[in-house]
Amino acid sequence: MRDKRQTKPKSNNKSESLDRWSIHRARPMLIVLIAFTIVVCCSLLLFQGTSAASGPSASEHTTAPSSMAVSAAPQATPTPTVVQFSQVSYQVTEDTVQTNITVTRTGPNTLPSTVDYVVNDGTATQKSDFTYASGFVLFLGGETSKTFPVLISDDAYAEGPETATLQLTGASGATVGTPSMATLEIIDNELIDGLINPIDDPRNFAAQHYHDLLNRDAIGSNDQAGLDFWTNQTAVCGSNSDCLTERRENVSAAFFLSVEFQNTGYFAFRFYRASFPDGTPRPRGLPRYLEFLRDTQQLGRGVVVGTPNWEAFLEQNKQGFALDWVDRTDFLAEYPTTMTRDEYIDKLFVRLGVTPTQQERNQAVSAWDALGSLKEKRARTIRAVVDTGGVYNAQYNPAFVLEQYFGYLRRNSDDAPDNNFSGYDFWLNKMNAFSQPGEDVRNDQVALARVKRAEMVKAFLASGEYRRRFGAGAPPPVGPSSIVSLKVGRAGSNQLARADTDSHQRRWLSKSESETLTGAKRGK
Ligand SMILES: [Ca+2]
Ligand SMILES: [Ca+2]
Ligand SMILES: [Ca+2]
Repeated sequence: MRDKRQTKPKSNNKSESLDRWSIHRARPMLIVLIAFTIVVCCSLLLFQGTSAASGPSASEHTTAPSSMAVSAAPQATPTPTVVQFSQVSYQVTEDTVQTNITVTRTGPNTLPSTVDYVVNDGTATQKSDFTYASGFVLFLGGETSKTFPVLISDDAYAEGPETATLQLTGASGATVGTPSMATLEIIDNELIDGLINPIDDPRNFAAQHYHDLLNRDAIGSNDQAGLDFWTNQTAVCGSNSDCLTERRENVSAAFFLSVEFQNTGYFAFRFYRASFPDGTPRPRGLPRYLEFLRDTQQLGRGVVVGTPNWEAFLEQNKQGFALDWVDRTDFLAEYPTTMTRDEYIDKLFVRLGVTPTQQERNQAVSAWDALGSLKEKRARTIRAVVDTGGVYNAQYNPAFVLEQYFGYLRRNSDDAPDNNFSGYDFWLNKMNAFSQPGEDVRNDQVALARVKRAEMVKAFLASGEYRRRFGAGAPPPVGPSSIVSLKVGRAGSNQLARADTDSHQRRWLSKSESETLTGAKRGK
């Protein structure tokens, strides 16, 4: 993400990104193609066998005795296309950086292949040591080696080497070979626990925001200018605590308000809200953390706002996302293909809690009525609905609150230590209370003003749970010393303070900090 005043040329591989969605969507076709090839090959082999039984062909007379023909037959079996990790173990030194994992393809490679990957917790955890990642690698014709990025975080804990688990989970146009599992070892960069929390370093604060909200590394995505800009926003404060408090909040909010997040994370959020009711898989119809990250990462792939062709990348990603979305089993269960245009549109708006204006409804109708397959109509229409001003404004507060938990705390809002939605509700009520009639949050300044009135970002940045991702949960060297000092209200203080003492969070507490908290509790 970069400031709007900045532009910087960046070379990027446009054709690959533009092809990616179509290849990904074409998976079923690839499977059919492969099956067809196998059937044809088997038929030819069978035919050869029949010929051999009735008499050797002329060529066999000149090349090999007929007894050899039988043993030669297996060689005609097509060599499979196989994808696998290039190594069983990768290494990276701890820092706020990106490391690239190589996947190789062997066998025939003229056709495209894709393979899904996921990066999970080992002894290293997605909360503190790396960014959970899930997606797919695309091999275009002729390609035999590709990489996917894993984002690494810096912490102040001396924990020795830790490992994340890498897995290839499914392929099209190929089979998954060995190794399909690998480890990523993160080499610690400190021998004793650091005294300074890395998140208090201006550059690291900005760099971690790229990871947490935009799912990309600033340097890894050639966005040095953006990183410098956001670093400078807080670096100029020096040790002025008032300045730091305000500017850290502004920088952090800016990542949420950015065109890039609004068109990836917030875009995906509205699809979930339009589609699913309150229920066990998704309480309150909210996306779950891991599925949201996967969707956001797919929407953002190749997109660096401000660089050449970023709009084309984004548009391609959004189209692909919407087409995939209307094919998802859980969406089809809510919106069967037997629905009429008007039933479909009405249900989307109702689920989103929005009464459309005539113009907004007309936009949805036009999206449906344009030429295309039923699937295309349904994909275009849900997109038109979630992009209306009414929906954008209606879903803004719940999305912003949820993203506090996803982005900063790296978990669902009802995961431990909350275990329920009371914290989420507290902040949503606060955001709603600070919203004014007629505000249009599509205007950045209006949105920022609301966020600042609610003091939510400030509270999450100062929370022990956020700070302990990177280092001691003790107060930052400057700035607000506790959530209570932020005057965010009793319920909010309690909610976030709970994270300080819950046993689920012991991993985030140093021994001395734990004692301090226990002592503090006893003392008060
Ligand atoms: Ca660590
Ligand atoms: Ca470190
Ligand atoms: Ca460390």
